[in-house]
Amino acid sequence: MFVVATAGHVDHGKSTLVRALTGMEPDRWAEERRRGMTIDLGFAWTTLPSGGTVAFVDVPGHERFVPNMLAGVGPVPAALIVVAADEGWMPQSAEHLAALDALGVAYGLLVVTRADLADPGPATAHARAEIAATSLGAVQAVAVSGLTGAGLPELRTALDRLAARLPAPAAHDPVRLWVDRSFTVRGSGTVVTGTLGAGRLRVGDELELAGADEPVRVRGLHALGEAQPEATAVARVAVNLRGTPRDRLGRGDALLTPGRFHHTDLVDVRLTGDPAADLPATLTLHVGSAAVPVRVRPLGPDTVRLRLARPLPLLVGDRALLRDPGRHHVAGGVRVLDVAPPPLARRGAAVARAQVLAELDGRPDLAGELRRRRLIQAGALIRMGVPVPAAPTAGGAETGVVVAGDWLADPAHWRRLGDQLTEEVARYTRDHPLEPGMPVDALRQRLALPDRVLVEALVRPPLRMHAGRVGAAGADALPEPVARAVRRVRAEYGDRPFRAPEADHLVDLGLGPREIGAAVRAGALLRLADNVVLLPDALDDAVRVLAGLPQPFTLSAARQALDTTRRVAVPLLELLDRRGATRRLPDDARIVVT
Ligand SMILES: Nc1nc2c(ncn2[C@@H]2O[C@H](COP(=O)(O)OP(=O)(O)O)[C@@H](O)[C@H]2O)c(=O)[nH]1
Ligand SMILES: [Mg+2]
Repeated sequence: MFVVATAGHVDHGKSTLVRALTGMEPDRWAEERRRGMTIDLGFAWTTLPSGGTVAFVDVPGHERFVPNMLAGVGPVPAALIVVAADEGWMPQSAEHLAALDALGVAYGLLVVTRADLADPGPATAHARAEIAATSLGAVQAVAVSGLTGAGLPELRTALDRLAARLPAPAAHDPVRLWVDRSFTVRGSGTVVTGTLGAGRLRVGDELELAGADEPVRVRGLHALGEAQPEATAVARVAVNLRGTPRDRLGRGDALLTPGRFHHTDLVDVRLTGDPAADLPATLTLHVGSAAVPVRVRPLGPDTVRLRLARPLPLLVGDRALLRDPGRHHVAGGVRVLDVAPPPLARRGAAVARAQVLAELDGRPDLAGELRRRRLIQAGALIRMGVPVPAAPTAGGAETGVVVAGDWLADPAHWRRLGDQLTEEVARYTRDHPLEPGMPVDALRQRLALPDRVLVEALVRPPLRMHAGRVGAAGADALPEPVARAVRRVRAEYGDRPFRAPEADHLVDLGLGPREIGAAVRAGALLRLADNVVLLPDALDDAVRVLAGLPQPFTLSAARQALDTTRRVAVPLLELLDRRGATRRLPDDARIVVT
């Protein structure tokens, strides 16, 4: 299917033309038919000579209903510009054309109607010249009479040619269906209609609706007035939603493939066309079928920041337009450059931002996004409309993408982070010589990283991860000052292994509580009690000595056999009890368990 919107001044014959081509009534409302004037959007379709189908979105031409017109053309890629031969180019001819230009509509036809009333030549020449200066460029022109039917066969052929020129729709893109109508069908519930510009809808699909917590489900689909199991872009569709009250959604809402769109109320955009130098501070942003008031903050010569009154699912590259509802005039076209722009809090931030925006053109650019954002998850980029290759090069910190999980990094930033990590670990090791490396979470905070998998991914030899810390390989072994102290203990006490250094001698040896802790963690000393330490081999030696005693033996016998004091013997025997090497009997004597 091919969808085309009408455009043009009121009473120039748009609805008559659609009626003549389709045999369907585009003016749906009784009031429209009574007044002979289109107020809201109309929908009709017909078969072309090629056998293809064209669906029309017929728009109102009256200046009061321009917002309705914009809701209709917003999602439609092609236009039928209608000018009456007897009236020629008129104010809404110009305003509608300005809107199409602002939206970047590139495909269209000029239809000069009421050719039975006047020579179509002058109107054709004038309109052609106006159109040629816009995004539509040179268009084919057809003169017709809706009354006599003259020119309609030529118009049908021209529509076929136009359809053939349109780019193939992106059938695999996510769905963003801008709702242009919603109503209730008795027995079916809520139905919304819209122009499906990309992607595919199926009965049973779950879709996201901004502001709704729950997904909405497609209960039924209609295209061209018939129930369909699925609809593929481009198509006019009517979607019956299960369990969604009618008042939950209406024109300007969008049904979305879940999780694929970023809802934003802050965008940086480039103004296209001839933006007025004195842009009003508040305007209406028209995009898709939505119309949202915005506050405008100028940044660069043709770039502004827009604060939206409500969030919209916008993508980088989206076309939109700004309109001044008071002055009835299109203030300018808009191309979305950034849907998640940084705050402008610091002094000079706006100037710096303008410089960044000057480089952007609204074409999604992965490398540029990474350079600006430095570190971001693939999903977040995709939701902004920046495609990420399906299988990005893993470990590609050099070539520039995935660094861990679905995190992507700018290569230069990633290298800087790696250097910074090395420095942080070195400083930490200096400040905490007795700890086996820097805790991952402390590093995550120091490097201001959002996820600990990033810290892990940054660790490179000779650093390594061990037990939640990052340190030099072997950092979990004995730190040098402690190793020296332990060597002295071994030199002094090696031949009397059950004598423990007295508290003040421990200090002489360089063994404070922290050093003892490190030595015990590393297995270089055995702690029996506070300030009572032995060399670790003492345990096995003690069991051997005690096994040589007549069983059971007393504390005093053990103390003498081990040539030690009660200060050591009591906790040593208790430790042996706990480990099951000795067993304490009811009379406080012990036996060695064999
Ligand atoms: N003579 C003549 N009248 C036309 C033709 N097309 C439309 N009209 C009349 O012009 C008036 C406005 O037409 P309409 O289709 O409602 O214009 P719209 O506002 O652009 O949709 C109606 O009275 C039509 O009957 C035409 O080709 N020839
Ligand atoms: Mg009309």
